[in-house]
Amino acid sequence: MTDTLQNAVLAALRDPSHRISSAWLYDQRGSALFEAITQLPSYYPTRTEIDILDTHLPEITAAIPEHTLVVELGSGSSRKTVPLLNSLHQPAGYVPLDISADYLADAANGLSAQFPGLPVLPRVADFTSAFDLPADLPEHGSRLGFFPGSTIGNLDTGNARDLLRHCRMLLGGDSRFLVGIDLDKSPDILIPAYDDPEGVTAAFNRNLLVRINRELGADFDPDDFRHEARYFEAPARIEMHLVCERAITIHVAGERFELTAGESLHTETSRKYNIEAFSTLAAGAGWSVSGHWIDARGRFAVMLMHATPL
Ligand code: AVJ
Repeated sequence: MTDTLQNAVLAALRDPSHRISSAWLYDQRGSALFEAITQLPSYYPTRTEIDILDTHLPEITAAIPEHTLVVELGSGSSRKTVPLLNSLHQPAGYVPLDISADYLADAANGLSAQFPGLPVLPRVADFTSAFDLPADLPEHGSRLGFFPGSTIGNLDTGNARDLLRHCRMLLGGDSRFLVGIDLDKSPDILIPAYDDPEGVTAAFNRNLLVRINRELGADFDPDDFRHEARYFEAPARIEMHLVCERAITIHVAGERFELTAGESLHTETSRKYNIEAFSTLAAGAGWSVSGHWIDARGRFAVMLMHATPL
């Protein structure tokens, strides 16, 4: 990911695709709006994954040795992490990795309070570039990567494979990886999930412009842009766009950009997998699927993978 917001925005405005990493959506307000999205009737992934974990965690953790160190990508919501830590046999410690330092600190403090004896070692990290684990890890047996929420879907295939491979190296030869993936399905379900009638996802998307104005002194008018969720079949994905409603001129970091009506900023991609496609991707990165659990409506899957020789 481009190092600074300024570089990311300038690169996006100069490039015809106007694509920017979705990681920039998550300032404090963005993270709060995402939390609100997970409560929406049309946004099924979070509650569906929680249901799968609530139902199948005993089976999933039965396959994981005691004294395992849990490394979570994204310190997101403890609604998934707490049940996992409760279900594991004497976990050795918990290492949450997240790009949002404030969010990370809050989540880590919350978990330390709930698990007084458990070493919690938060680390600010951006998984779209090489990241490392804290140096002073507690004594532990094997390691378990935990990557819920289908956040892996926000990476394109190459970056997703690179991330899985990096985790394979970081977690080691006797490790396991528990990943949540949103499954491909009809756009009749996907579009409302990413363009809800309540307008929360639209606010989440437009908040990026508010952030850019605040942090870079730019002059975007969020009302000049319409939120749009677009479904594509191959590879199956939803793209979020901010579509310019009229010809405008904007100024960012001393540079001037003209946008015509209909031009859009591409702010997020959310890949939708099937079990086979994801298993193939994982196999190319040193992981083999040892189990998967899908909800009754076939909307979301939790995959348990174990390390294979690289
Ligand atoms: C970050 C993957 C959990 O892509 O589904 C929700 C973010 N974007 N609504 C997703 C998101 C629009 C979400 N995840």
